[in-house]
Amino acid sequence: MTGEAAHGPWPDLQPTSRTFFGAPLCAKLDDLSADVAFIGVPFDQGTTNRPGARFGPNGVRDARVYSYAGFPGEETVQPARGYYDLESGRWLLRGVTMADCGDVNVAPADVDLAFDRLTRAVQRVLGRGAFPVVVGGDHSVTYPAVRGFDRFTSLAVVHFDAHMDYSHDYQGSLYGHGSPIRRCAELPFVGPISHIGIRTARQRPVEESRGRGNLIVTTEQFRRLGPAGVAAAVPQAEYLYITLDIDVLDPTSAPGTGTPVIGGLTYREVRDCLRELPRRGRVVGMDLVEVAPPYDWAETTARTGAQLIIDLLSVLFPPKGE
Ligand SMILES: [Mn+2]
Repeated sequence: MTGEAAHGPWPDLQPTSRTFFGAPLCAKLDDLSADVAFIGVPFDQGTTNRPGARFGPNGVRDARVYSYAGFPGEETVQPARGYYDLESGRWLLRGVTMADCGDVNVAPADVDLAFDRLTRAVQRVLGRGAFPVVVGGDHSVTYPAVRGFDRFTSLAVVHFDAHMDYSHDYQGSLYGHGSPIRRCAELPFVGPISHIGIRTARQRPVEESRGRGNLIVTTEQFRRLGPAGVAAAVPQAEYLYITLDIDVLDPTSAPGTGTPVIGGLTYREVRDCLRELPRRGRVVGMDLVEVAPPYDWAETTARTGAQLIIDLLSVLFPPKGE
């Protein structure tokens, strides 16, 4: 490479004009004080075709799912008003504090730089005691996100996806969106891995994943076991990280994604499985990836992704002061 070292310093994160669920913006991570912290990753340099997931964070921010968290809108830390849940008659997420930390500063044509910035942001969010919710971006961002959880020994990864994402490389690149779970498996602190909802794969990554002792639950097996049965099959672990590729859902409900595969799960199947996972270990972080708004003609994909984030947070953070 030629050229002088870049001037700087440049920020790891950049503020955005709108926020996830209307949560207050946190412009300085050192000041972060919240139960939940959102990090957008407008990155799709890991896609093999059909880019567009770089617009995912703002797509999910704009989906709002009728602003479930119900923040008053001030630019300081505010507890969520929560939302009335018709089924339970409770105000879920009431009193839970959340912050939008903005987007990772994705400099073009420098994957290492973007990945390092995401890893640092996740580490700093964890250092402030908040629960990171990383919103991609294509699935390649899961590796730098998980890398930031190095303080947790034996972190189990629960991976919802139509694809294995376990290829050693793609055309010689180790960091494309077909390899992030393989890269996570190589991290010394990552323990059991469960792939859930798989319905297309090459033989070799399947054998290599099984060879490591990972669990694979196909879409057809999911149907037979049911959402609770699948969750019960996930190995018990001290800490869990959940990575949710929106393409685990059927394209009829989530068409806005880079590599859709026919015959996927329904929203309720994924939701019900997510709700059971806290029984398998302490969930310490999550990501939602592969929402690609350019293909999301009815905005159902971004909306479904936003809804699933709220559904999981609602079981992880009980309402306060009931
Ligand atoms: Mn994926």
